[in-house]
Amino acid sequence: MAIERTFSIIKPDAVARNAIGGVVARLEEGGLRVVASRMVRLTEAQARAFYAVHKERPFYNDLVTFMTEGPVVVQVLEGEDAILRNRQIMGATNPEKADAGTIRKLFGTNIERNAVHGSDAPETAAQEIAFFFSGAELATLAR
Ligand code: IDP
Ligand code: MG
Repeated sequence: MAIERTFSIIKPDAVARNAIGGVVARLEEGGLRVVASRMVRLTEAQARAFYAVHKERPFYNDLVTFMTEGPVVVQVLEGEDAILRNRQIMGATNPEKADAGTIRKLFGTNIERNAVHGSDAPETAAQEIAFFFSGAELATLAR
């Protein structure tokens, strides 16, 4: 067990349904701390770059359209095993298959509109945090 940081997005569907607080409450109850947070409207170029790993997938264009349809909250979460813990609190990609009480079960609609993003490994967490937050900004926010 180690203190880690991971990257999280509250997606446009969850922001639109007034669930920012509901999502953050579950992250906090699950043992994670928000150490950086900002509301942004992703540009198409940002969404394409952020999800470039999926560019050959059939859902890529629809995913980019979805992620740019409204504001999102980008945040850095910290805690014990934060990367895996966040994925557990989020639940499965498809909300229909997500465990009861998970964010995606509570606030997701379908496999695309699934309320939250969370990094899947230390390397992607570092890349995704750096995509949205500078080192200087994070240093300013450090406790
Ligand atoms: P993850 O968000 O659980 O890590 P990924 O497979 O990395 O899932 O997919 C990234 C995002 O792309 C998902 O969160 C979801 O919004 C969307 N997505 C994944 N699979 C599908 C699909 O089969 N149809 C439509 N959208 C999908
Ligand atoms: Mg993923």
